Amino acid sequence: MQAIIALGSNMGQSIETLTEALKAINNIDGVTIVKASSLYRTKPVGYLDQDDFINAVIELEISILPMDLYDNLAKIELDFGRVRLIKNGPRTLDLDVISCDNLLSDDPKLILPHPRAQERAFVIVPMSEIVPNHVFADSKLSVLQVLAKLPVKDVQEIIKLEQNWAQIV
Ligand code: PH2
Ligand code: MG
Ligand code: MG
Repeated sequence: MQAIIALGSNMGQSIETLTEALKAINNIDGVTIVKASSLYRTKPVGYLDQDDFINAVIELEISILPMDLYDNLAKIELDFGRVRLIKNGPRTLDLDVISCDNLLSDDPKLILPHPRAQERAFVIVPMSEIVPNHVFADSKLSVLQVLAKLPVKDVQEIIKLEQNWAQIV
């Protein structure tokens, strides 16, 4: 099964954190990293009084259940000392499951597709780099169709970085 994960960090050494998180994800039994997007520097969305984020998206091939993937990602977040005092506020590491194949889930622990992904340029722009033709199971729109509907300003604020962070892929 294909799974799409969004990574984000805006506390501490964000680029190092995302690189180490990628290695930890690669070490989950039943998970293979297929592709990784570039890293992007992005303006905070939601709660604005915080530092810029580093964001990226990865494509996985998983032979475990989506909920097992979720539990493993939550554990990696904690391993990286994730603290979150404010909803949508600063965090050392955020790993969000965006889609698993064309699965629809309304389990409050793991809603699929991620309910806010299609509004967020910091998810859609990196997705357009690695999985432009992925179709969201709820809206039935492809990543490129969603990208075309986002405000131009949101898209322009997503800055691609040159760092080669994903050597293991
Ligand atoms: N994550 C949030 C809230 N706002 N803004 C950016 N730019 N990047 C994020 O990853 C992010 C955010 C909640 O998870
Ligand atoms: Mg998030
Ligand atoms: Mg999260």
